[in-house]
Amino acid sequence: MNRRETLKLMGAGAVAVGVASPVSAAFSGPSLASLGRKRGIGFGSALSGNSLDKAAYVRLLASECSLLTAENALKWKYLEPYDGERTYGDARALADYAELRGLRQRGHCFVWNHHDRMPRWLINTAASLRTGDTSKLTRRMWRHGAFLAREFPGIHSWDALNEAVDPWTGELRETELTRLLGNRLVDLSFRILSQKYPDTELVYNDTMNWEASQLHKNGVLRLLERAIKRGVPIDALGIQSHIGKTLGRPRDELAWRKFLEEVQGLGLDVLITEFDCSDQNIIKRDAAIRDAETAAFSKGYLDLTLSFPNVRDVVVWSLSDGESYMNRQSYPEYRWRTDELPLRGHAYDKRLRPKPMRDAIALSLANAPDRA
Ligand code: 9MR
Repeated sequence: MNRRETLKLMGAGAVAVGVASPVSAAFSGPSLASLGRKRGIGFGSALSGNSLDKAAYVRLLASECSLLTAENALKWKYLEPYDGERTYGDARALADYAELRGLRQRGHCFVWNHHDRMPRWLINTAASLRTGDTSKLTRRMWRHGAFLAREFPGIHSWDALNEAVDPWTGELRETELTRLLGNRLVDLSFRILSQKYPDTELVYNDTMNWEASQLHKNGVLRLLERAIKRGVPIDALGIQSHIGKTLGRPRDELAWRKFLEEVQGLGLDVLITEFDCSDQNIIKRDAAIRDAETAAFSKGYLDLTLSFPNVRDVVVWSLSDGESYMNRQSYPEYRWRTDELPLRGHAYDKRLRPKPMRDAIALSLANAPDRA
């Protein structure tokens, strides 16, 4: 079955990938969380509100993970679709689940410097304000921070600001938010959360990985350096790590090492916040070949990145291909495989059978140097 056929069936409600199919047992050796724990590294996954209803998947998640990120539920756009009107059933359910299972919770994300990813009404409000007239916007930001802290006090780590740098310019992405606030957007995102969540790790999160351009890497470093100089309470850099774009082509590992050294030099921790490896560019259709290639590529990336002891957590952007955003209708068509087969970017397949990528992650965690 190709991607279009799978999606059509999913849309018709006839087959939810990973639900109707028989489910294999979870991996029987030590869990990824326990392998990580031995080295002082947290291991977790993103989870969507929908996936929470899938018992076998949730069991797998609980057996493999020590931490959880709500994939979408804590995004401002979904929490407050209209000014002052909140819908947070999914966020509540995920937080309750995490608490029940004793999973640490990462919050993603307070502010996302991207028009399409923020509530439309907030962007419209910002657009209606004159430069210098920022109080209506900043009041909404404080109100949202207060709401989060009141409803979701248990979050141990927050992406205070997401994707603020424009990868094409290396500067702050130009949005209605930065038009009004400039660098104050960075300061405010962190200051609001540090006041509302005094004990929570605060993270700047970006689409960073060893395939990022030098312009983008330099832009992120500049943002961090300047923020630290201004006294912004920033604890860590989140490198999303959606990799695979350059699979099979030469890559500049030295430049990646240098980037990580510079972040370490700034005294920041690093978190791998959204790991996966797309097989879009592997021409072969054979699943075993694709899985072997993504596993080897993932291992190379994780080995190098985890060799830095300030890299604290590894979070995958879903554990299985069946639950992946890559295999949903909303995933942009230009990122599909040309043969339209479902993508295989994760550690488990759609029937929840472990794949070589699971071994790759396990080995990288087991071989990582001990964290203090
Ligand atoms: O996986 C998420 C997808 O379901 C959403 O439609 C999309 C927009 O909110 O966000 C996806 O997650 C993104 C994350 O929030 C930020 N980094 C890139 C992730 C994958 O696109």
